[in-house]
Amino acid sequence: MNSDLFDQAVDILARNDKGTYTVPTHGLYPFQWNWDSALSAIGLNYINEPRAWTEIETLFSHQWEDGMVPHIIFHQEDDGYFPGPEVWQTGRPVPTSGITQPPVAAFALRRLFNRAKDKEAARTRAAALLPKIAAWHDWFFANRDPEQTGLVAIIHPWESGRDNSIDWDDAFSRVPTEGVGAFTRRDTLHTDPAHRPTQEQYQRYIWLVERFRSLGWDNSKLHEASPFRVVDPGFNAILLRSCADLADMADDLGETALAETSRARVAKGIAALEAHWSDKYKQYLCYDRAIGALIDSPSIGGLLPVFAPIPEERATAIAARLETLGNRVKYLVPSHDPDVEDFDGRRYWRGPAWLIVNYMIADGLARDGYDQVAARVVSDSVELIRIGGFAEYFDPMNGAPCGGPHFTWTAAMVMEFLK
Ligand code: 9YW
Repeated sequence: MNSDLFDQAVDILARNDKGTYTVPTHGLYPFQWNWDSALSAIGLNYINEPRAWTEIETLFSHQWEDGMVPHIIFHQEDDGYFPGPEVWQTGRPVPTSGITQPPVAAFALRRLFNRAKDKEAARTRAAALLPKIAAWHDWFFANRDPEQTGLVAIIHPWESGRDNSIDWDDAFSRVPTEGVGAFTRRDTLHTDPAHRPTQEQYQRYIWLVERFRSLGWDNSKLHEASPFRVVDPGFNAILLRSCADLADMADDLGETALAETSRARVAKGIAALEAHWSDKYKQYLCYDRAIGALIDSPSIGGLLPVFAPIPEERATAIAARLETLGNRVKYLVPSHDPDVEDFDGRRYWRGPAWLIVNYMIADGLARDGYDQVAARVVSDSVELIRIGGFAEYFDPMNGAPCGGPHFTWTAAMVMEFLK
């Protein structure tokens, strides 16, 4: 039975493989997405080790000169997605978007590095990628943490990877909609509009893109220029875990200075995360940097820090919180607390469970010894696939599959859960 599921996952990866990169799913997302690729490489590694490395190398071959790694690379023309290159206008040789996504690449690379059968090839390829990933991390701290707090802000909800989270609602309401030209969405042609962000949210997404575009995509200006600046503990946890993993690889490759810089970032960032802890919810919260206040919204972004080396007391509290949530939903982990009025079990990041987040949470829990709750997250994830197939996301209340089908990173995560 499980080997069936594994084989199906292999088929999905093959189906979405474009040779040097994978698409998240055909139709809905016909290009290369940043964190999808990094996490999908972990699955590709089961099938073809060199191909898995290529996935991450392709991503980094489109890194900007300033160090940013864009969230979408438009390798080929396809009018099935909006907003395409003509909206972003970033002036890149191969068109890309102008914003970034959760920096999970160093974590993924370390998985490939540690599991490599061909150790020598892995050392050579890792040595070439390490400075590029380091440059991306440098870019984050230079451009998204100008006051050197130790934590970085996202300046567009798409950067978080959790596009329409309830977390952004208040901060996002300060983003205007006036002046945005008419546009036609494509996402709702491929999937049920009830599972997607609203039209008003799309207007604000595009307003921000147009604002950044008007500043020539100059990252030294965008943080200050964005009315939306949010410090997401989940996003930062991914960055800090990646900094820790980069440090370990740097040590292995004799890059001691890089290892030290990265470890110092981890220590500073984890200490800074303390200010995001909520005793009310027993989890971390986002911080709205534009107004200087925590955001009173208990989402998965506040549980994801268990992926990073947070203090034991915090990890214990998050494990307990997940157990409580496990009594509220049939399938862990809901992307938002179901007791919140705006929770919507089918609408994208406002409630549904996503296997990639489950994977990162389960990884952190298992590392810290919370085996029982980690096992629950894993078995719920596998069960979701068994009932609903390799969907983009799932209703945590009844397991209904939502969004697009045949998802690459969903398949990659299933391979990890079954291994
Ligand atoms: C979009 C590809 C991407 C993910 C994001 C997810 C969604 C794309 O799909 O965003 O156009 O809204 O929110 O995390 O990388 O799978």
